[in-house]
Amino acid sequence: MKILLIYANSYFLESPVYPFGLDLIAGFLRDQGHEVKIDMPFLYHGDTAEGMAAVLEAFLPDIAGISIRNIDTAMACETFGTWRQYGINTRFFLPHAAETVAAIKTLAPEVPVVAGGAGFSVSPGAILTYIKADYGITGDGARAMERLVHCLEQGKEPETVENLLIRDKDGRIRENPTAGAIDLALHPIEREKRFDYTFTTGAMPVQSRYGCPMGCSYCVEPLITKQQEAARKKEEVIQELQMISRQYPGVSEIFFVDAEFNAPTPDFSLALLKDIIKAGLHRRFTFSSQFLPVNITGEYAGLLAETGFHVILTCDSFSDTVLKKNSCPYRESQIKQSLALFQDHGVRCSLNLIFGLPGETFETIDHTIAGLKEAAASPLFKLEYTAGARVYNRTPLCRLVEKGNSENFLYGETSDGYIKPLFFSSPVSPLEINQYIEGQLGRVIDFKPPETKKQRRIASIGIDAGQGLHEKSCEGFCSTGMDVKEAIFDYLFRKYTESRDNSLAEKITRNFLSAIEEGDMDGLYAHRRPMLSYFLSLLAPERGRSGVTDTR
Ligand code: B12
Ligand code: SF4
Repeated sequence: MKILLIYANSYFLESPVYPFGLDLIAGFLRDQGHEVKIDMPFLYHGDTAEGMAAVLEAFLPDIAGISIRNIDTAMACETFGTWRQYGINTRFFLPHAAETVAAIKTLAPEVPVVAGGAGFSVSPGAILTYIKADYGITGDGARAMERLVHCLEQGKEPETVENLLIRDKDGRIRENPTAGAIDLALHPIEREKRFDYTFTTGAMPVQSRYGCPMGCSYCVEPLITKQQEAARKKEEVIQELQMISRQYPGVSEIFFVDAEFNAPTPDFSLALLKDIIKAGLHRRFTFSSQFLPVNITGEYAGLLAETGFHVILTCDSFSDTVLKKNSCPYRESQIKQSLALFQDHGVRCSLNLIFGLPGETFETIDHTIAGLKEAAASPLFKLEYTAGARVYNRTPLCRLVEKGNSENFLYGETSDGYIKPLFFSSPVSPLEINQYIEGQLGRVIDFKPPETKKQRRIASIGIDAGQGLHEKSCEGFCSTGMDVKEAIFDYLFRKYTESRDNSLAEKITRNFLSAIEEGDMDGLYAHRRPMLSYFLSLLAPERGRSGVTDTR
């Protein structure tokens, strides 16, 4: 069968996050003999319908899958938010997913559409109704997708496909039983070269464990992984890292996409860190992952330092009252102890906090801010926080809200399956808490606006080059603005020279130099000239600097 897998994630800050889950599914389906293509309709077109039309013209499938990674950003105080309601300013992505499905239904009404992904699995029934897809698959999607494809190919009813939701013509939804234990045997896989740009400019995802057994009040992780947990064999993870090292020379950073790298017990990750060092992989890569402030010992921190780990620390609050009330599996003393050890061993760490959880008062906020001020004194530590906890379906926080008496703490909209942004925030609204914290900390945490034309342009040129469409990417480079040239030049230059396409490397270098000489009125890119001239002298020594004025 011809299967189109659509990555509906148009949200990116720097470069897009590589569609890891879809690539796993694509690999599995290809192994079963299907013809599979992953595409991103938003990449070349701002308009979803236009983008879908181009995608379907290039590849008309028998079945389409759509990956819904994020429902929203889960952040209520986004300076550049697009979904504003009293007390919140956030982003909501499901309207875009619904537009994508509507475009497929208009352009190719006979193609069944299957939704899946982490965001989808948070509230599958309500999302299926909202986006009007035909099927939905929750949790780990590869095997269920393959079984569904098989049924549709054979013209059979997919009644026995586990983890499947079926939306009938009248919009009624039936849900099949959940699959048994999670199977991580699909790893390691090769990554689709087409997305080289995403994992060489961002990070390459690798999974060492699946699921999380904790139950923090606001967190969807136990739901999307269906309370299942599994760890891969350490040797397989090491083999996968070695494969990445060999096959993707441009990749320098690995992101372990585990829910929390050191949970529930540290033994597995401690042994993995030792094996990374034994295999010399710490000299090849730097690493990042999310961690809990539990079980961090001197030995553990030492290994994190030696492997060059960047720790993203889940530490929602410094107040034990708030941590306890929200079933967070650590306390203030553990946060402080972990930070002290990171400081001693030189481990880089971003602290991730949520203000406004149940139990939060101005007193607990002040207490946390005092802890943050202490941490901020270290150049190793970075602060990232959000105010207001997103209320997601079926979480303990959702159950608390459903019990009543929380009306004064809710901001946003209560909707079927809690799919529209709704935040719990105590003692005041997310935007007010945020303003208070900014005043106390004397700094603003901003995320630059994603989804701009510029970022899409950069990513599309990069992804073209990554999949070997060198001429196309070179044309894209030469016809674009200075800011995009600046952002993508290094990646393109490396891609072309790696594949000995030196004439194209020369072409973009000359193009960039002339653009700087002719159009860089403010001198913003002047610092680039010596390096570009040097590159030219290496690429075309015999032609010298003809056609380009002296850059000294
Ligand atoms: C690692 C991670 C990150 C890393 C990614 C690093 C990297 N280079 O890949 C970073 C830190 C960058 C990140 C950022 C964000 N993240 Co994040 N992230 C995760 C995490 C922990 C793992 C994701 C992952 O790679 N999983 C492994 C892959 C193999 O699984 P998968 O992609 O989900 O695919 C499987 C299934 O979902 C399914 N599937 C997927 N697509 C499809 C399609 C079809 C048709 C089918 C049938 C099945 C299917 O099958 C796949 C194979 O099993 C998840 C939690 C989780 N358990 O998923 C959160 C999670 C996805 N992130 C989340 C959020 C909110 C974000 C941010 C928006 C945060 C922010 N405010 O900026 C950003 C968005 C970034 C972006 N542009 O998309 C939320 C999404 C929930 C929601 N609100 O909708 C999650 C669920 C975390 C949470 N507990 O709330 N994230
Ligand atoms: S420990 Fe982390 S992943 Fe697990 S439930 Fe809590 S916040 Fe979610």
